[in-house]
Amino acid sequence: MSHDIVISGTGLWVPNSTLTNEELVESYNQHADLYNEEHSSDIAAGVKEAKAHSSAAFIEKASGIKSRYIYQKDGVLDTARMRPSIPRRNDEDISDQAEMAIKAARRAMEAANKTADDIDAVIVACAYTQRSYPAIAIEVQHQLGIEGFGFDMLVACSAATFALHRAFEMVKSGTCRCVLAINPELTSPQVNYKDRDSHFIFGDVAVATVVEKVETCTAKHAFEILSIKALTQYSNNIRSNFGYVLNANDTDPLAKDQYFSQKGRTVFKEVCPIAAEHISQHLSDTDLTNDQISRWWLHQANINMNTLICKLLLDRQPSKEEAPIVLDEFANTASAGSLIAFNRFHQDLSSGDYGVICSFGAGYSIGSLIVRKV
Ligand code: CO8
Repeated sequence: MSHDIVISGTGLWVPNSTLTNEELVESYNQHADLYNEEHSSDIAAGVKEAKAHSSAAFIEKASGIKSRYIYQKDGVLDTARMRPSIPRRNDEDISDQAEMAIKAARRAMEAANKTADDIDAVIVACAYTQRSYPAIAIEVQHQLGIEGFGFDMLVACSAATFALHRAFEMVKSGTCRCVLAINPELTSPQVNYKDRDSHFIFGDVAVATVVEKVETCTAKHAFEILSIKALTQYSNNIRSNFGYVLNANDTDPLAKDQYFSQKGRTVFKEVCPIAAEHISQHLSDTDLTNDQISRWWLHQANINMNTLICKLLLDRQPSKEEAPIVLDEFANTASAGSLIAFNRFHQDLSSGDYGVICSFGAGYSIGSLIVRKV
């Protein structure tokens, strides 16, 4: 079972600004009133549907989210815009996502006691990258002075866990001594703040993780990766049509389908049993039982999903310590959620304690790692 490969450092960076449910709801409701006024005759004629008000109480109850970090607050709450206003940077200047990534990466490197010379590869993995090329990972590699190689990868909600899978395999195969995997999740440009069903779901953040051989590890808190497991199953229930072919499609770049959208209730119902079954199978493949796990660092999309998955796994409610939740502060941060939970809640575990890191969501995609504190 032992591969002698560890997660030796984790770093978290959060933007300075936050958006509370109340702030979002106030602006959404103003937008809904303006919309209803503007389209009053169509609404009266039954041609258009009136927009209902959003509610902070609904958001907290349905999702567990109270607030979220936002990279650029300007513009989001302005009913004339309802999109963040992120000034375009010159090509010579560092990109937004590389800057976010580097801030988290430096913290992860510090936690792992690693310098640029120790690292052979950089993976930037997230739900979106802000450009196609050069890869954000190569920009980060350059800025940090790392030799070797870098690449970007996109797997929506499972980008972070799938990147750790790749890092594990690269170190295991001997092609790299040490890999830096970074998840700069700049979700806010893809949130449709005019959509009541999804305007509250996402937040911005960056996390980073160092993976290396146990023999080179000098970190205080290291976790041996015992096993990795991935599953994908095609579904249109979480979708964004945004992409480079848009230029040729002659469609409105601000059209609804260019943003994140989902059938949330269906996703909830379909993904929870798949995730619970995946984790159970992964544990049994590794000759472990669910009750041997001290910590569940689960994907952070919805508190009720995590409660249900834990119920399916444990047949009881887990304590806050066993299955930490960061949704209240961060909201859904695409692929970063499980690793934010890991970053915040790993130092108290004792040597030999087992934990599970697991993402689940768009694709559908599920990625898990079983780890043991060194
Ligand atoms: N305020 C008030 N009421 C509302 C609101 C609102 N904002 N929104 C909906 N309602 C109403 C509905 O109209 C409905 O009313 P009625 O019963 O009269 O029809 C009622 O509330 C219940 O609606 P739902 O059934 O939709 O509510 P749910 O309890 O299902 O909660 C959630 C909605 C929170 C969206 C929930 O379904 C959920 O979280 N589902 C799982 C979602 C999930 O895991 N998604 C994965 C996300 S994808 C991902 O993580 C990464 C993707 C890539 C990144 C994208 C970056 C932008």
